[in-house]
Amino acid sequence: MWHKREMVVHESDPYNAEPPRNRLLAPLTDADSFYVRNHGPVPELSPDTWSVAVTGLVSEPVTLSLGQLQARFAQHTVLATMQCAGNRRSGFLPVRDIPGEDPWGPGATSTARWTGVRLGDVLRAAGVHDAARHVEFAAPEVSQLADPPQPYGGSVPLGKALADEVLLAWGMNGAPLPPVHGGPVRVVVPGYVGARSVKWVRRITVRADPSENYFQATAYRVLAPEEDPDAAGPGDGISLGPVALNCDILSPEPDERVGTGPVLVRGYAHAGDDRRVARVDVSGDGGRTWCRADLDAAPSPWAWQHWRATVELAGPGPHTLLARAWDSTGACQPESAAALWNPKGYVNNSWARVPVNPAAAAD
Ligand SMILES: Nc1nc2c(c(=O)[nH]1)N[C@H]1C(S)=C(S)[C@@H](COP(=O)(O)O)O[C@H]1N2
Ligand SMILES: [Mo]
Repeated sequence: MWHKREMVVHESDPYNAEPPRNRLLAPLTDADSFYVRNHGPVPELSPDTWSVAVTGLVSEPVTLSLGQLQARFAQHTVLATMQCAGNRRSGFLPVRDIPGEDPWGPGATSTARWTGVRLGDVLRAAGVHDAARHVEFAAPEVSQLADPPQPYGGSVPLGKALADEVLLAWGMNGAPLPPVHGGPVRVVVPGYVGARSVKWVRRITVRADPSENYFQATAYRVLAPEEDPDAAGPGDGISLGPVALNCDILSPEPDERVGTGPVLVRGYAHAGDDRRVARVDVSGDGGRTWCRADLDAAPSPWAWQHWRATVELAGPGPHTLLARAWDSTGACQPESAAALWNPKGYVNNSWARVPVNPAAAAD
């Protein structure tokens, strides 16, 4: 059974857990605090016997051991944020319940320094055919959550698969990739929903079409509010790829007593894929007035940015602190979770809301 210290554990089997809010204030997330999202058991794979097969629409199909990957291709390190499409799902639950899905808070998001080889280098060496449009990743662990039960998998468009930032990674923050995060080797697709960063990858198939795996064709899709998720089949709903603009407040904590006067508010913002965070606004008066947060420089084009702002709280409260990010396309996060609610609870990127100074309980 997997376990990390001090995590908010949503499920123990399969192990699904997120770090406490304050652990997300560091620019890099320790492997011990990095969120874990599993759909099945963590496979025990030895780096000595692990290999990955590269097949499908390629001229020279090949099977590569870890040693061969390391010997044949240049090593690269990318600092990147990973974000689950279910991040902040808990914000949807007051709108309408989402049975069967974990109530993730702000912590289904973490950032690490990933080391490996470029997937593009491996694909180019295998010789990608003209008809190729998508690259599929297959893992060995069978998920009972899939219908029918099947190994976890997914795909990304060929253009993204060939991009410099996409890695077959064996290192995390300078250490070997831990088994729970996909060791010996996982795919890392910066800027895309975490679901495409397939852990324990054993087969890479170049295809004309997206993967037919349950987690690509049926799950990780945004259904319309009135649709029945149990009746949804392959191709229904909006397939998720690039991460949506998002932010959350990391300090103060929800329901913290902060008193009146100036309060330091801190958080993260992440724009996803080729967009950048351009501005973050914070309000201490329910959105009547906003102040502009100081935004840290991005530690990498693929990583979140932290921000801070001092807001004045008028009177004892209760108050709700708000934050909203803008990206380099000029888009702003939507105001309400109610407008975004969907049956599987993906992509809650509504304004961050943290209540503080709760009313004293009546005796
Ligand atoms: N083989 C495999 N890969 C997987 C998953 C999984 O269950 N099995 N979960 C995916 C999802 S939904 C996310 S958000 C990320 C989480 O990676 P982490 O557990 O290292 O944080 O892994 C992705 N890759
Ligand atoms: Mo995810």
